[in-house]
Amino acid sequence: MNKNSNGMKTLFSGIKPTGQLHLGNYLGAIKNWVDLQKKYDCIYSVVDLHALTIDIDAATLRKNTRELAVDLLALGINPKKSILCKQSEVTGHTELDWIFNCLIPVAELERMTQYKDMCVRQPKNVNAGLLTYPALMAADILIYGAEYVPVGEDQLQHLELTRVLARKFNNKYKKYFAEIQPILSKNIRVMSLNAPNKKMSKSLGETSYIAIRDNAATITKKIKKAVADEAGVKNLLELYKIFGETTKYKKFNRDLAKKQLMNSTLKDELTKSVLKFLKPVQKKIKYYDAHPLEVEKILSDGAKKAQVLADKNLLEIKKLVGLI
Ligand code: AQP
Repeated sequence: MNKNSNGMKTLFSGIKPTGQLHLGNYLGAIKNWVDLQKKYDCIYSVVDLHALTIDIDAATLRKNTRELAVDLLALGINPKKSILCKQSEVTGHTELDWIFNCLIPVAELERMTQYKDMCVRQPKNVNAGLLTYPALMAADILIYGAEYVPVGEDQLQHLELTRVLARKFNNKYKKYFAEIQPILSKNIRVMSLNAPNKKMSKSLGETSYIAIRDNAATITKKIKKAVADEAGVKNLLELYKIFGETTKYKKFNRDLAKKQLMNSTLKDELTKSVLKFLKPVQKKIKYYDAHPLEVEKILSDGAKKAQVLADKNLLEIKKLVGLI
């Protein structure tokens, strides 16, 4: 049921609009999303409903959502090839979420590592959305009949829950959902600039990450100040391997082995290579930021296409459940 007219299989992935997109997000997820467009019918969603599980005000959520959509377009998500949409603009995610909520025991949700982590991270805001997050995530995927989902290792547990929910549904009603296949990101885990033993992350503060939207002066400063202990240098070299020149990368490695690597040289070269990579990206960001109506149209066209797929599946699902 999930092959579309062009014979390609459907893939879904989503990203939360919770703040600045950084190089960790790009290398760990979005770069893969861009490549996967060649092989799959991709639906990429800015999952704004999921963002409500953190304490976020309306203006910030709106701004983050628009900027994230722009960043995705600038990094290579092609709305002519893929569907790019906003989760809340496609109705049905929360309806299927409710059906799944009624299938999943609370105890299974309470076992989720990310739920436990979030309870520690925001003890004053342990909302029910944090607990039922994986049911909405399952609905995001299954409402489109997507079979493939690119995920980072940290999300494998949630994906397993999606598979469990699909099986529970199939067993209770009728075999409707296919087995979901994770596509594990082959890209690197980028470490934090200020704490290289932890992953690059917004919650470690601004000096932890290089945002896609950071200007040249900020990027230069952040890389200059990056911790250059053993793990730090390894991380900077990994980044240089991706953005820099192969011959120089090999030389840096030889220098490192001989204990002759000058951290300042590596940092200068890395800065140049990151700026070179980001220059055309930021040019596109500037264009889309100046044309918000164009971005809105891309998102609403995407939502319309996504809605057709969602409606078709939801109608069948509602019939199977007895709602129709
Ligand atoms: N450092 C990273 N290296 C590789 N991949 C990463 N991802 C995130 N950080 C890295 C991947 O990006 C996608 C979105 O991840 P997320 O939802 O965890 O993103 P986030 O929460 O916005 O990222 P942060 O910066 O870590 O935010 P906080 O600190 O607020 O939690 C996923 O595919 C993830 O694997």
